[in-house]
Amino acid sequence: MRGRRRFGHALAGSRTRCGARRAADRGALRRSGGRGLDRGDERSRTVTIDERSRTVTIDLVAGSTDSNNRWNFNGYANGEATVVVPEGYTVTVNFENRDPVNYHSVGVLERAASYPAIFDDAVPVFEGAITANATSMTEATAPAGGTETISFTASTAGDYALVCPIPAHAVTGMWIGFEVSASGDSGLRT
Ligand SMILES: [Cu+2]
Repeated sequence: MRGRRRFGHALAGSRTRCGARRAADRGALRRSGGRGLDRGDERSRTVTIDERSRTVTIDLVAGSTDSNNRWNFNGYANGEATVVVPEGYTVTVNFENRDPVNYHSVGVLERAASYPAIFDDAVPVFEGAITANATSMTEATAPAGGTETISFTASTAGDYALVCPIPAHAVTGMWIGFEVSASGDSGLRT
């Protein structure tokens, strides 16, 4: 009974976005100053760029699909996708946790071949680039619709990762790539 209700709730929360999001994002990388590639449906975009104000908004959902037992970002885990933002831009991440059961977090951490089961401390690459209580299984962003917004400056080009540092999450795949591009590229690479 309990499981059935949870499942129904999770479906209702994600049914209009997951499929469209993945289809629209595919190949949607664009270069600032050049011709935009397929922008897809505005509602389904993961990365929205404003070149005039040099800002990027990332809509990131934990557990939007049941992929990797919901330990995913926008349906992606194990580095299956990479969010790309231009160097020097101000980045806002609107983070939502639709996993019906587990708390989740997100932070920009160094890209690594593997991540520890337990983080002694999760220090973000850029100041402010991590959600509150990021290593806590009980005080991070709450399941079933909890939200948090973080903002930071992507000041140095490089290959990083969006990681959930709650114990056992990253080591079982709850991370995707995060690239700060010197070229001005932005979007979601899959
Ligand atoms: Cu997590």
